[in-house]
Amino acid sequence: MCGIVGIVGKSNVNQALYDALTVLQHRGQDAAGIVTSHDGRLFLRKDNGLVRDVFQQRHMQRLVGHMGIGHVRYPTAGSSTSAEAQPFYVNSPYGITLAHNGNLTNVEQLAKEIYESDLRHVNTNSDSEVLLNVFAHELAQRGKLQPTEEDVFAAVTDVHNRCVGGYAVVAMITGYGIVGFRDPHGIRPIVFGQRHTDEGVEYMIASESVSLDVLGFTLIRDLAPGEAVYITEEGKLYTRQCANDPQLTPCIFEHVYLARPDSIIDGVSVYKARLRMGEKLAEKILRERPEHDIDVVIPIPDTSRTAALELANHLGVKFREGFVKNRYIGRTFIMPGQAARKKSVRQKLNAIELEFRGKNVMLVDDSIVRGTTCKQIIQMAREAGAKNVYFCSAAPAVRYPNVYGIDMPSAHELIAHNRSTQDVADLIGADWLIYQDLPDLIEAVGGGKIKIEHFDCAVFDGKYVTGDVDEAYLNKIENARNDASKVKTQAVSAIIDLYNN
Ligand code: PIN
Repeated sequence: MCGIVGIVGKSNVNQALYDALTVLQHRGQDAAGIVTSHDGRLFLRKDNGLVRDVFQQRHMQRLVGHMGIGHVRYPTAGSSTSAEAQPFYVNSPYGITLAHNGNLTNVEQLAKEIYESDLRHVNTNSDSEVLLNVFAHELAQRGKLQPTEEDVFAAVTDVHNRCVGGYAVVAMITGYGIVGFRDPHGIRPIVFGQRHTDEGVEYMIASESVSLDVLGFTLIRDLAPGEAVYITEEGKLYTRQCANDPQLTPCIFEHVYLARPDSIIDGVSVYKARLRMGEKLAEKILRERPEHDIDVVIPIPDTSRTAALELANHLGVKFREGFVKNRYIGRTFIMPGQAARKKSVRQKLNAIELEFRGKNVMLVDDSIVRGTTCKQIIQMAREAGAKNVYFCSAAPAVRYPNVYGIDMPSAHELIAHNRSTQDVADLIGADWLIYQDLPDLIEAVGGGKIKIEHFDCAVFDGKYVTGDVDEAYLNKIENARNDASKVKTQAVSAIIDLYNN
């Protein structure tokens, strides 16, 4: 998962891009980058680290120009080197830079085509660099000295024809404009908006609406699946549907955990969706154990708070803050290496004993992935004196890997893979474990005012919406994506094979 932003402004956009990236920081804390364009020149700063660490005064001063794009990275199919920080750049045609959120599932095939047919060189393991080269190649095919919006949209159409997977993209064509586009299933989110200044209208494209809010932009709308928006350097905005058969199946996990609650994705408030998750959980609890003896509902901070609050309300049980989080430690989900992950829980969370002693506590988390963190948290609740520790997951059991840009562990690392709810309860040490049912999650997200019927729920049901993910593919990523060797991707092995043959 990553965060992307692009701005076409009327004055220097460096500060606005920086601010937008800090608002998207939850989408990736591994690396950050900004590129701006001024008088046909590019200015780029990117490195590993948090936004606040990557950009110093001296970098910001160099990032001049009225348009630019930015990225925060959470490592997925590539390795974590600073060379793979985004935006990526290709010289030809025009000088194009690109920032991508998602993951391509046919990157191996594309890497081969790029090398053998398109005669292009890809210098990293990142599928985003592959995507950039596909876009650049297709734009170059138009053979124009100056690209028009028609050329840009035609290139996006060709990208859709060649690339498979999840992708939300912003790309800047030096001296011309910024294009944003979304894959034909709309798996990853992307929105655009505008703000009025004395000099005229400025536009922003971003992963989440929250970055528009914070910078005083008004949300125009989400990009539809397969759609592209092109904003010229002068501030003219064009949109076009570039896919033949677009179908909205957005990633439901954005609502479970990834997105900020104050974002609105595809018209759905993430906050409201999480409230409804809590409501649905309460209904399930009351169905399973109408005579339950839960004394108190305690969220595991932060994401689960919204669902836990509504769960407690619907049960008519007290909601209490039982854990205090050290806000100066990063999210466990993104820390590399199993050992570090285990060690950090106690550094990160501390129990308020008086909320646990002698009580039957219902702990609530947004999801159970590896089960390592929640196992320790359950242990902490027991040590704090809880009589019984029950555990609720606002999402169904995570049983399958994610292939569209969430850095989910491979199948064998998922605690619920090939296991029953009781097996998982035993392993994490819960006296009772309740998972959200998938139809309830779908209803919680897609059953509000804005109706969405189909989602990418692959991590829960193993159905991959792009239709190209089979056992062989999953086995390949299982091998490529273990904690020890995240660096070896499908793209890189394809390229190595080519050089060796
Ligand atoms: C963490 C959100 N959330 C907590 C991420 C833990 C799975 N984990 C997924 C639960 S935060 S485990 O609120 O954003 O800080 O299954 O691996 O134990």
